[in-house]
Amino acid sequence: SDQLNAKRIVVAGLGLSGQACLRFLTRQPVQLSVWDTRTDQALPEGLQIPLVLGEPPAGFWNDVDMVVVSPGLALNHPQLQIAAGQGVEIIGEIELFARFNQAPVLGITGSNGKTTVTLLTTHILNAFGINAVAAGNVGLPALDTLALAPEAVVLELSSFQLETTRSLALAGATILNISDDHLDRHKTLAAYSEAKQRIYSHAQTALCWRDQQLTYPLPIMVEVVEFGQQSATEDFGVSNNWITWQGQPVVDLAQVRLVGAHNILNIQAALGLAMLLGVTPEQAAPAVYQFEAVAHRCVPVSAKDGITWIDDSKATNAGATMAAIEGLGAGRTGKLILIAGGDAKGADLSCLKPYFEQYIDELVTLGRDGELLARLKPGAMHTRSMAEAVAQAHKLAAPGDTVLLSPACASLDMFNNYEHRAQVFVDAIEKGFSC
Ligand code: UMA
Ligand code: ADP
Repeated sequence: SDQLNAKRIVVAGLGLSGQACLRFLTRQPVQLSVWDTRTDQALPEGLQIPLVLGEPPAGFWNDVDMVVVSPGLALNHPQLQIAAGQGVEIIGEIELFARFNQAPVLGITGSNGKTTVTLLTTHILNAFGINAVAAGNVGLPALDTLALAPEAVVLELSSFQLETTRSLALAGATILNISDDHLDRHKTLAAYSEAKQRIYSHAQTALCWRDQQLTYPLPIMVEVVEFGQQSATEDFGVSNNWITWQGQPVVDLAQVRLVGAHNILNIQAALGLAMLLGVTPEQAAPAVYQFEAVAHRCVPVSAKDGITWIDDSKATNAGATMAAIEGLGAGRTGKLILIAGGDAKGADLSCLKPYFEQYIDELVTLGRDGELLARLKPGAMHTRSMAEAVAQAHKLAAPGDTVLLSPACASLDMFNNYEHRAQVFVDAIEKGFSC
């Protein structure tokens, strides 16, 4: 812990990662203070250190050596620009973790599938007797794993976390895929992709998707293992409904509970990561068969009135919704009715148009960008609330049909978060269909 000796550190942000930083840093020989842009925040009980809320006083950054920035704070925040201009070192919670962690780490980023792959990889390792913990963007702050001293850490990393990370050593890393997301903060796909690329900086092996060049390390200086849905004699492939490794069948897709073609890629990535810690794909297969979809990611939640109601509330960008529509639409028997809309976060949603045409029978929209979305499909109907959207979908559906909530948008314009959005969806189904 020498590297923190006598440092004057500001923890910026009092959310989950900020609080984890405080738990960790209060036990280090450092001079701490906290800053949050919001004025309604309070320090955790019993902690006595300086707290600044809202606009910091002039000169605030003068005596500061380092600021540990929460992922929810944009680096171009004027105060952080001032700090940077004064030579204050800017890092994130993940970087702090990297400087103290001893356990092997697997890192997972991408626009979609991060949580699924993080939890599946952890499940495979645990089933094999390795004490691995899932952490990072998935919920448990990475710093909190230090006290657990696990045998391995499986780290879900958002682009915001990667932006402030420099020295994270990874036994294996993957960018699962890249599609338009978070462009409200990253502005361009190039900047977003660049943040994701940082995951490969100190990785031993990269897991990359054959169909998307942006998932490969640039320049390619690390060992690459590839995955994809085509048949392949090398690395991961698919043949006769089995996932193959070096051309040999290893996972029978008929026994897998995860649905949708995109999950084949997720499973391959998880197999590839687990392999780097010593679990072969054959050994991992039983754990893959056991694994159930994570809540709010294409999970059936009701069969009310003979209709299959599916909660994919976690689909907060177009890429996720495309995967859901394609996965459910390709083999459908009844009608597929989609409820979508919310805050598009600056993304262009018109890429959904061909998917609506090919797979969606009826479109019901809601939220801030719902009207824009409705314009992408003739006959689509925009509604003002989830209850109204569900009632409208019910009106359009017959027994045997499927209603899919897959918003392609963030939830924050109408709900506390995507879990809340899912709850309101389920409540609306359960309580009947008048609005
Ligand atoms: N905020 C302010 N002012 C501040 C600090 C934060 O207004 O000074 C706001 C942010 O704009 C945001 C909220 O507070 O609306 C939370 O931000 P935060 O940085 O305090 O977040 P934490 O509570 O520390 O949680 C973060 C991740 N959140 C974000 O990146 C926004 C969590 O991912 C993660 O689980 C947690 O660290 C532990 O690592 C959540 C998330 O939504 C699930 N991630 C985004 C996503 O998956 O799309 C990136
Ligand atoms: P993340 O943690 O990256 O948000 P999740 O596993 O939580 O990923 O899934 C988020 C959404 O993306 C869900 O709607 C899910 O159905 C969809 N999804 C999962 N994996 C993929 C993938 N490989 N490609 C496209 N969409 C995916």
